[in-house]
Amino acid sequence: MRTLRDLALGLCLLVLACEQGAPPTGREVELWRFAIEETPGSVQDAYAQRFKALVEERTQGRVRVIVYPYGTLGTSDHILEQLHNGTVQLATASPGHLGKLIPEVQAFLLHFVLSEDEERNERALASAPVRDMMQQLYAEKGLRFVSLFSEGWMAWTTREAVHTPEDFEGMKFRVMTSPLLIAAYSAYGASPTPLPYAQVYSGLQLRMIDGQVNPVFAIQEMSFYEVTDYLTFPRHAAFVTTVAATPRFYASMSPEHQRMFDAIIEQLRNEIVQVQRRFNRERLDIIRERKPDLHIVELSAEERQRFAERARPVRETYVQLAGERGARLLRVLDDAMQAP
Ligand code: 6CS
Repeated sequence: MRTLRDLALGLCLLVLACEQGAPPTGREVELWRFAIEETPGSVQDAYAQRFKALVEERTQGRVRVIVYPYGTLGTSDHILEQLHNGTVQLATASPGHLGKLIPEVQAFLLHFVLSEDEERNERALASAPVRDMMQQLYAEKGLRFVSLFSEGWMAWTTREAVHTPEDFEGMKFRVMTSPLLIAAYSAYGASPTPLPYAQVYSGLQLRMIDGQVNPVFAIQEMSFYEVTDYLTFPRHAAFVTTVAATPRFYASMSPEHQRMFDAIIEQLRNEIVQVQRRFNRERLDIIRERKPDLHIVELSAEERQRFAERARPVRETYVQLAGERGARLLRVLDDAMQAP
C-alpha cells in the first residue's frame, strides 16, 4: 500500500515538474489542475474536457486547465489526498469512495432511494436543499463543494444470472470502498469486496471476484463485460459523483473569475445530463456488438420489489454510519424526490 502511494506521489511530482519545465509563454498563465477518477473517454473526462475548453476560451488562454485522468495521480483515495493538500485545485470525488471521509454522502449510495424516472432524479440531485447541505458537509472537511450529478444507472455484471437476492448468496461482489456499500450488498446475501477501480478487471479475470456494479459507459470502457456473462439492470441506484475544489482556490479567484467559474459549472450541470445519457446508450450498443452472447437483463417490477424490500433496513445502517446529519440529508433527498 505504502509502495503504491509513494509511486503515485512520485509520478505526480514528476508530472508537475514536467509541466513547470514548459517554455515560458511571455505572459502570466494561471494553471488549474483538475484530477478525475475515470479514464479518457468517460463521463467525468467529458465533463473535465468541456470545463477546460470553456475556461480557456472565456479567459482567452490566461487560465490553462490540466486534466489528470485516472491512473496518472493514483487511485480515488490518492486524488482526494492531493486535493486536500492543494496539489490539484479541482477533482471529482464520488461518494462510493468519499464516504470514508464524509459518511453523510453515502446517502447517494443507498438503493431504491431514487425513482425510475431519470428526470425526476436529476432534478432532486440538483435541488437547492441538497446542494446547501453538501456545501456545509464539504466545508467542514476542508473542501469546497462544486457540483453533483448522475453518470447514469448502475448495472451489475456477473458470471451467473441474478434475478433474486438469493442469487447473490456467496457471490464475491466488488464494490467501491465506502463502508455503506458493504451493508448494501450484504443485505442481498453477497460477499462484498471493496477494491479500487483499477483492480476490477483483473479481479474478475482471475476470479477473485464474481461480479461488480458500474454504469454502462464504464463497463464498456473498462471492458468488464469481457470477463462476465450477464449484464443486469436493477435500476436500484444511479452512479452519482461530485466535483470538489480546494477552498483556497475558489477564495483566491477574482470576483470576475468566480462569476465565470459559477456560470460554467451551471452550464455543465445541464450539459452533462445529455452527455451521460448518450454515452450510456451508445456504449450499450458497442457492448452488444462486441459480445453478442452477453445476457442483457432488465429486472421485472416484481424482481425489483424483492431487492427493494431487502434494501430497506440498510437505511438504518446508513443513519448509524452518518448520524443525525446523514438522516437529515436523506430526508432532504427523499423530499426532493417527492417534489412535483
Ligand atoms: O467503480 C469505481 O470505482 C468508479 N466507477 C466510476 C464509473 N467512476 C469512478 C469510480 O471510482
